[in-house]
Amino acid sequence: NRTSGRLSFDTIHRYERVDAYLVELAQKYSTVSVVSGGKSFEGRDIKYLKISTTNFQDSSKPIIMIQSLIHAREWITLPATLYAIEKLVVDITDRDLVDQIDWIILPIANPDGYEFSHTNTRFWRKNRSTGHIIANICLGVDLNRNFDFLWGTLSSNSACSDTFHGSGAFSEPETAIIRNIVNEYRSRLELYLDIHSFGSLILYGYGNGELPANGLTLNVVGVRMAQAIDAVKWDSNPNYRVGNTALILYSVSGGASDYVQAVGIPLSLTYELPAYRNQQNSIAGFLVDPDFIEQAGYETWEGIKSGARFVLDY
Ligand code: ING
Ligand code: ZN
Repeated sequence: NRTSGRLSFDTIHRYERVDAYLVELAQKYSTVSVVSGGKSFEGRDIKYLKISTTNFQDSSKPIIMIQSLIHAREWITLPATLYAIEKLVVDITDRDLVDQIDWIILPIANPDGYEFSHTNTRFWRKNRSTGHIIANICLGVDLNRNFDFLWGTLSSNSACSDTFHGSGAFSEPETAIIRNIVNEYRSRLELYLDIHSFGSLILYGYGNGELPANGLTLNVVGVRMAQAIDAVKWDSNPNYRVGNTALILYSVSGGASDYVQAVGIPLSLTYELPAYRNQQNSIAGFLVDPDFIEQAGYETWEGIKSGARFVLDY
């Protein structure tokens, strides 16, 4: 049975559908509340769930925050996040993780870009903001270059680039919303996971190659997560690799996970899901065959659980 709860895992759902689902969950489950962090450039609500078996606001439990779709075209990250919601709310298999941790889940961090990738340009990455250009030729900011961590130093200043960093740190409503959430809960936030695709990687800061003071701990949690995923991964995918972003991927500034690390959250990771296969059975990149949607959810959840257990134990 491919249906878990009320959102099926046989297709990638659109913004409106996911939005309605979040609201419905909050109505139906007392552990869930839905909050709008504010509006995207085009005016869509950026909603996130707060999940707690006690009272989220009064709680002193550690918080884990999970976010996906800061990059529009990385569709497979959405069902991966929705699968985690199911396991935390609807079909609970790991009671301790629900009881002992409060969760913040933001499934669609870039709703405008996401919808545009459905309606117009499948490989669109950025948001859809028009504020930074004179002629209407190129638009959109790479939200994962727009955070206030070494902003503008290892990213593109060209509005036509797919990695354009914007006119200043947090020039975009979508990144300001994430900043505000992190800031509101920073005293309890222990683990932050920014889910992307693709590459089968667990990445930690910083994007300039400098290691955070707890770099060794970041490596340990990353390796634990990677091992948990590899134990259940789709056989043909490569094993996960774990490391500093600049060292094993590329040098970069303005990333969400680097910002969150730098403001003092202990464990901040970028989680790159695998490429899987497309419907022609070649390596997919972004065009993942829907047959892998539920598998992606399952694998990603194994990684999340392992990270959550690390939070409880260390
Ligand atoms: N990868 C990330 C990107 O924005 C990254 C990698 C990690 C950037 C950590 C910054 C910080 O390029 C993908 N696939 O988008
Ligand atoms: Zn990405």
